[in-house]
Amino acid sequence: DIKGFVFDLDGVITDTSVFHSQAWHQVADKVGAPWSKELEDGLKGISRMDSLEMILKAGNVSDKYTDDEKVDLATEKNTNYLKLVDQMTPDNILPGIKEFLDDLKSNGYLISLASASKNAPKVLSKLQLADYFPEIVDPKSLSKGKPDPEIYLKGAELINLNPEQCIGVEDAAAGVESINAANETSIGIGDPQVLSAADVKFNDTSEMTLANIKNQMD
Ligand code: B16
Ligand code: MG
Repeated sequence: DIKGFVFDLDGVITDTSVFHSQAWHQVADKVGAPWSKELEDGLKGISRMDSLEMILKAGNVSDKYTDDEKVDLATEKNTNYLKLVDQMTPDNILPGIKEFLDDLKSNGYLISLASASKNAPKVLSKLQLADYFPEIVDPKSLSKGKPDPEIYLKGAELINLNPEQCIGVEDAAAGVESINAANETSIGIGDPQVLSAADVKFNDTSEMTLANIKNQMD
């Protein structure tokens, strides 16, 4: 029986995936890497330094930058990203998410957060959702990022559940892969072609309700 939900943040709870893309697009332009939907989708759920490496590889310029210069590029991206985050309010919560979280709480489901983002606590506080997430996986504690199962296994562990008792919710292909490898049930929100590996699929957060999930799981 399902007893808990492990959530991704960017692209699931809030529209920050657009902000991440915007800030990475600037970096891509700066280093002369071609920007594409494939690259944009591929960056979702991937840690900051790994994302930068993907962009540099896409432009064939990875060896043109020293490690220090790479850290500078990533820091610049994060500064630009945080400027966008600073303007966030609860209006940036994606449709239906607040209602869904309330529904989970009143039905006794446990909740944790499995975001690759070091900015997750800040984003949750901007959204005034911190109280819903007493348990947050610390991305600094991970030896491997998504698509490795580690982050979703830790998300289950934090709420004292077995992976089989958890549903993971994602907008990224790398994240769905991580949930599946952790042996949790996966929900993929967004382009069903990108998220074909998800057990349960929704085009939009507003479609995610306990009843709709149950329908697809039966
Ligand atoms: P930061 P998620 C991920 O968050 C984002 O999807 C990804 O685009 C970002 O690079 C990563 O967090 C790291 O974020 O630079 O803020 O530490 O989707 O796992 O919630
Ligand atoms: Mg995401």
